[in-house]
Amino acid sequence: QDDKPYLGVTRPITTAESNPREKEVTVTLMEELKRQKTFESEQEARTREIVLGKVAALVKKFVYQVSIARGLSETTANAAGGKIFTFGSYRLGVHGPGTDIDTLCVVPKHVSREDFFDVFERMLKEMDGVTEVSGVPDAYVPVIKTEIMGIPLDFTMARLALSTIPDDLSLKDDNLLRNLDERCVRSLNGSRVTDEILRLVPNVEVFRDSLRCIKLWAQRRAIYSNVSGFLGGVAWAMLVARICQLYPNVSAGAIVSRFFIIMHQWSWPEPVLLKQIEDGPLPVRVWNPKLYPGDRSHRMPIITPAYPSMCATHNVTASTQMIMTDEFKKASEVVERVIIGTAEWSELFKKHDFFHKYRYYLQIVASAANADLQSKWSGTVESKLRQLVMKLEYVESLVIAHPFIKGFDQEVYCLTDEEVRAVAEGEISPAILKRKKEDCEGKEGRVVYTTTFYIGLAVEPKQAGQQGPRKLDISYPTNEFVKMVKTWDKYDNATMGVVVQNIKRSILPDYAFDPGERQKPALKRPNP
Ligand code: 3AT
Ligand code: MN
Ligand code: MN
Repeated sequence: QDDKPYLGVTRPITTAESNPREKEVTVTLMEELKRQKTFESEQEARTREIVLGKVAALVKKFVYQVSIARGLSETTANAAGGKIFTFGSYRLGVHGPGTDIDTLCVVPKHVSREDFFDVFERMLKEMDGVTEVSGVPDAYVPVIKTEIMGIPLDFTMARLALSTIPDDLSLKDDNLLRNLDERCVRSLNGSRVTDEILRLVPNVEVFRDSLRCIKLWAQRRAIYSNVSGFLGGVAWAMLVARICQLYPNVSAGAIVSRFFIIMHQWSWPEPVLLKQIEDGPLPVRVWNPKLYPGDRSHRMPIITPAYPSMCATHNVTASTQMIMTDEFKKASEVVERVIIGTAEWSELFKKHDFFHKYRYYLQIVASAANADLQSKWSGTVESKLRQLVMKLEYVESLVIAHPFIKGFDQEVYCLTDEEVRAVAEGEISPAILKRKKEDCEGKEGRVVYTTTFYIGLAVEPKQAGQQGPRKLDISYPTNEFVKMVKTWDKYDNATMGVVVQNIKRSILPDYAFDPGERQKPALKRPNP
């Protein structure tokens, strides 16, 4: 059996099948995943297929119309084609109810990106069943976000150097990337990575079931987020895929169990690879820590398998790495108990205790005068939070700066300038919170849009014999952070604000907790 072909950069650890107990816990795992509502209904699955059928036809119609407008003949315009490829969680087969379908539209060379955000976007708006269309043409990966028949879809586009896009086109060939716009390369990459992951796992069914479990666990433990320095969907998928390669014949329950053990013991910064990194036809960088110091700084490199290979975990910091390592360890203990029969799978999916865990939190409030500004501004602040985390990591006596994976949005109605200032500083009094739009009518009131982010701070315990309380001076990193976010090219002092404060756990706002959660007796844990 040693000369059998295998998937991955090493031989499997074992080609044995699962033992009966592992098969048993796989059944209970699937039952728990159903109870946790990670699967959509059959009705929803059918709606998705109908929507995809309509969308595929619409893309062809779009290419046809643009072709005619460019003066091509009826026959040539009809032959120009146009094809959709799904990627993301839907393509992997691990999507939940209500999640989006990430859809790449591939068009021939005479159809431009401008056509996509002009003609195609307009066609979407006119389509039956469409309730939302918003184009973001200047994003890093330009996208049109839509909702069709209740299903959210993210459309990206790639224009290939081909005059026709046949129905049987495959995106596997690296040569397709030649002479393309960078945005097209990035858009193609989403689909090429997803497809390659599916090609590189020995058993797609087992991979899906295992990934569903890992995704739910990571979401519940609040470590599912690429921007915050944890892992995003693609990185989690690649980790699970690697474990599947190492155990090609076991069931999902066994994969999950090995996943936590192996990931807890992984010798980072040894990269996780699904296949050897390949060179290709483009003048672009491929991940290579021997060549690039930036790549050498990646703490938990997980490398995408499609050319040009990139690190999907660029954002991981010392803190987020420690937090994830700790979560791997805890989860491996839970799964061990599930296998010996002294715990239930539900224990693996317990909610995080972020807002109970630390004595002090940094509260970062981003605010703006209108909703549109606020969504861009808060996104900018969020994307820079990891810079603050890294600066905090340099502070002596700070052991961990733990970013929470999402911000809390609030719209508040202020009646005085005093109130506006207080709100921008994160002091939103209960009276202001209760106030409704109507209460402000005819008054000088104005709405302030805020998003509040949190970073938990773990301070080194006091050394024996040390006098007085431990001092924690974080004014330097916080001031630097505020200065840095304000260098954003659209920043405007008159309509936007950002305030960072160090607060005690006891004054965390109610919205950070589920109903009843706050009153729970303090979790017993040594003060970090
Ligand atoms: P959901 O089930 O939708 O929550 P997902 O894995 O499908 O999980 P997304 O829809 O957010 O996640 O993203 C799908 C892919 O789109 C993942 C990645 O290849 C690409 N992508 C998402 N966000 C970005 C981004 N900001 N920049 C570049 N690529 C992105
Ligand atoms: Mn998605
Ligand atoms: Mn998406």
